[in-house]
Amino acid sequence: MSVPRVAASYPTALQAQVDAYLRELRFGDEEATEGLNEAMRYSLLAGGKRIRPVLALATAEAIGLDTAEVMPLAAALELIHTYSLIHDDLPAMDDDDLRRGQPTCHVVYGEDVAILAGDGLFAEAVKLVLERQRGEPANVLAAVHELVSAAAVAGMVGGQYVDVKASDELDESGLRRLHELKTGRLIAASVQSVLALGGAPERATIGYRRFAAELGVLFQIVDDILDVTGDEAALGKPQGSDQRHGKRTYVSVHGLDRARQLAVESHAKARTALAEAGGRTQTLEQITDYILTRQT
Ligand code: GRG
Repeated sequence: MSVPRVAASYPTALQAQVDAYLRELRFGDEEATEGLNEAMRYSLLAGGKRIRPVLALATAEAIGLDTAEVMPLAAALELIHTYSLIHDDLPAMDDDDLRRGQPTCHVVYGEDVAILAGDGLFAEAVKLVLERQRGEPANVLAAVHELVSAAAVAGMVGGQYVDVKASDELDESGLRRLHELKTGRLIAASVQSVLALGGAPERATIGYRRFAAELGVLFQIVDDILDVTGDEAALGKPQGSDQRHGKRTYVSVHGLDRARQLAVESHAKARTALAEAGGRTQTLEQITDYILTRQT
C-alpha cells in the first residue's frame, strides 16, 4: 500500500470542543501581566490541528470516560505543545517567522516576551490540571506525571537538546530515538495520561501503550515528508525548514520513497496495536488514518 493522496476525515467535532475550551482560558488577572496573557493566547489560539487534545478525548471515549470531563488534561497537552512551538521558533533555535499561518510569537511580541509566554504556558498547563481536572487524586497525579515526564529531559526537551547539539551525527537508530523523545513522547502522553486518569492497571492497557508509541513515530515520519512535499500556505509554516537547518530527517536519511513506505508500515503497526487494545476505538482509528494522510 502507498500513502493515499487524500486526507482521511478528522474528528472536527472534538477539535471544535477543544477550541471552545481553549478560547475561554485566561492567564493571570493583573493588569501588569495582561501583555503576557495576550502573547500566550495569541499563539495558543492561532489555529493548529489540536491533535494532542483530540487524541486525549478520543482515548477517553475509547475507555469509557466522559470526554467533557477530560478537557482540562486535554487542554494542558495543547498548552505544552504551544510552548514548545514558541520556543522552537525563537532565533536561538529554528529562527522561524511563520507558524500556524501567522507571524511567530517573538516576531509580534519580541523575544523576551516570547520566552516568557512559553514558560508561562508550561506552568499554566500543570496548574490547569491540578486545579480543574476531576478524578481520583492518585489518578490525577499519575496523569500529571505522564504529562510532565513527556515534556522533561527523557522527553521533549531532551529530544530538542539532541536535535540542537548532535542531530547531524546521528545514525538511523539515533534519529529514531531523537524523534521518540522530541515529538513522540508528547503524542504518546496524549493517550497515556488519559489511561492514567482512568486508573486502569498497566497490564490492561498494553495495546493502547503500544499504539501510543507507534503513533508518535508515524506522526514524525509524516511531518518529515510534509516538510519536503507540503504546501507552504496549507502548512502555515515555511516549507523545507528541516533541510535549511541541515537537519537529519526520515527523508534525508532514507529518501522520500522509503520514508513513505516507513509511514505506511508504522500506520499498519499502530492500527494492529489498536485492534488488540479493545474498547470503542473508532475515533482513534480515524485519527491514525488522518495522521498518515494529512496534508498539513
Ligand atoms: C523548544 C522545548 C522545545 C521543544 C521543541 C516539538 C518541538 C520541540 C518542536 C517543534 C518543531 C517541529 C516542527 C517538530 C516536528 C513535529 C511537530 C511538533 C510539528 C508540529 O505539530 P503539529 O503538526 O502542529 O501538531 P499544529 O500547529 O497543528 O499544532
